Amino acid sequence: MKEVFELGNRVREDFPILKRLVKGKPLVYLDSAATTQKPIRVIEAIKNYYEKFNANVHRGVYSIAEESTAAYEEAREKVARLINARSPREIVFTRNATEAINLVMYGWGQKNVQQGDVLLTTEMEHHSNLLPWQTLSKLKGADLRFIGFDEEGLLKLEELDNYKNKSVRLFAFTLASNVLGTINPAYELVKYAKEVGAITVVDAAQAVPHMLIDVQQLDCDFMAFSGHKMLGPMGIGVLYGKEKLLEEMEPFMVGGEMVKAVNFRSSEWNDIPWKFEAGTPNVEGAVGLAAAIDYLQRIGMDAVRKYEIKLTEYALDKLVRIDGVIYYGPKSPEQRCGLVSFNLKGIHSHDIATLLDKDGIAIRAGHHCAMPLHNRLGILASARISFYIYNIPSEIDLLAKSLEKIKKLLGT
Ligand code: C6P
Repeated sequence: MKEVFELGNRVREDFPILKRLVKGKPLVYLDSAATTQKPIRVIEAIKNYYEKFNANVHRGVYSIAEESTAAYEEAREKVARLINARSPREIVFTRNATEAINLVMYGWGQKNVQQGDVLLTTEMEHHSNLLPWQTLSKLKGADLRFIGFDEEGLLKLEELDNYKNKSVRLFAFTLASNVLGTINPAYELVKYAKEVGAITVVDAAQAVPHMLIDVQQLDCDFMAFSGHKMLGPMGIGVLYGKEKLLEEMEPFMVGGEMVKAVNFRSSEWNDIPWKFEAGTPNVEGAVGLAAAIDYLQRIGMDAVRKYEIKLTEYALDKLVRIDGVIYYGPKSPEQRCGLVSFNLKGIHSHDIATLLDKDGIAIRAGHHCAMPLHNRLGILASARISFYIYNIPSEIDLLAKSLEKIKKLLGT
């Protein structure tokens, strides 16, 4: 077993926060789907940026401004290589996945969606990949439709047939659910969208950090993810978009940086991707994200994925042994990303999270920004554990022990 989990034991040293105590106990961080912890290399890359070459980008002609611009654009190239985009021009830096999806909604949707068009999504979306399409459907009088999921949290693919003869303009789906853990059959979904003539918006917030995603192979039109869920800092996110679509899109934020020429009454937009990056960008964030990508690539995304499957398998096995635990999503760890949402009979998930904290264990409780999904499951909330490369099985053992203790304490 030691060998299987060698990666976690090896990399833990790189994460200073994992050395701290919480309530006198070693921190057991099981909330990486919310945000991941940061390795020392990322923290140092940011420190180094501020100590050595902090300057605004794309403006100065002096040395440190050129260095800062180079670092910012190198980060874009790294992101492009990570997901195998054709060119860095297809990578727009945003604040997070949420802003990336909103950019598509305002920039592409406002221009291309008309009254009566179908906007297709699924019942397992995070609010960030639902509210933009609700807004667009209201703005344009479009018809927002949903593909459901079954008992095991798998999409009901047969429901796609219902829309084959409709004017589906857009299909927005999550690659990996932040509640069910389900990894959706993205290739099949993109193929379907092409058949019906829809563009695809892939929410990869819980996917890019954990597995190898090749946008050329997948052939999606847009894809969104956040740096802070993949060892990078908060405040930097990514919108991947096919060059042609980005070219045709309107910016939804205007101002400095995103223009070539400005007159009193009209302006000429900058080239992509800068057309979508109005104002001073998050250079620190890009520098940190680049360091995070380097770190992950040194490990290898395939190794990350394999490791998380093993951890998930271990966690599912522990959880099912606890009487009263109901977990959601697929049974097979291979069909899941590294998270498990569950409930413990008779105990509210907030109580579980609060009591676990007393043992230094950090988990998330509530609706995880996916209220309609929880409604579909017939529950208001769930407790969720989520992993990354630095988690080890002994932490899951501590969680299981603590859950048993909570059960005894609350007399269920
Ligand atoms: N989910 C979670 O604890 P932002 O906040 O923009 O970085 O990511 C939004 C987002 C979009 N899609 C999915 C599938 C997500 O899981 C998230 C973020 C966190 O589940 C915070 S609510």
